Amino acid sequence: MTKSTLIIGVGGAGTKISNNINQELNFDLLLVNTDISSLKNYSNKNILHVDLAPNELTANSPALTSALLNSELERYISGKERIIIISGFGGKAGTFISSEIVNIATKHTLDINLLATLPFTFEGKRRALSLDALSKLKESSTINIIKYDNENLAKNKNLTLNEVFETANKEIFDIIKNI
Ligand SMILES: Nc1nc2c(ncn2[C@@H]2O[C@H](COP(=O)(O)OP(=O)(O)OP(=O)(O)O)[C@@H](O)[C@H]2O)c(=O)[nH]1
Ligand SMILES: [Mg+2]
Repeated sequence: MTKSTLIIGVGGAGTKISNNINQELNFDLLLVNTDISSLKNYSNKNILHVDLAPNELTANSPALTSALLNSELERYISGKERIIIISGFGGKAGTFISSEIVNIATKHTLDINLLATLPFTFEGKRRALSLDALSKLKESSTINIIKYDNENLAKNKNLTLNEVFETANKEIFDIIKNI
């Protein structure tokens, strides 16, 4: 029997990829973002708007958002045997909120998976932020972390950025299907 599964899409990339995947896989879905206008694209889905702490970059933690996240997330996570978080690491929302979701979810569910896309090298600081946050998560949790490195496709000079994302997102779909 398949495990009862919740997919949590976080940030711009994470919500888009998760929503597309869920059109096919039909798990439960929760979309979380700081960006209200982007969440409005998914108004018929389970959405959760979260504000990041004003000092999130220096504090390297979205601590001020955790009370809201905690109470709302518990409703969705409760009773789920498996959680799959999908997030564009390097983005502020993707990085900080999904790290906090991992902290909350580990109190409820054993089988937690995080698919994190890594930024292109041309994204500079975002890539460094993503690698730093992922190594912290690795140290502080035992969840299954799957890195999807966007940079691997950037080497293919024949593809436009949209085509790169399309290809990446198809590959991510295959990874999620086989978790
Ligand atoms: N594979 C893949 N990666 C994407 C896609 N869109 C964006 N990304 C990557 O995801 C990273 C994070 O982007 P977003 O998800 O837009 O950022 P965010 O989490 O919303 O963060 P802020 O808007 O900065 O708060 C980017 O730096 C890109 O590397 C996509 O469609 N597919
Ligand atoms: Mg965003």
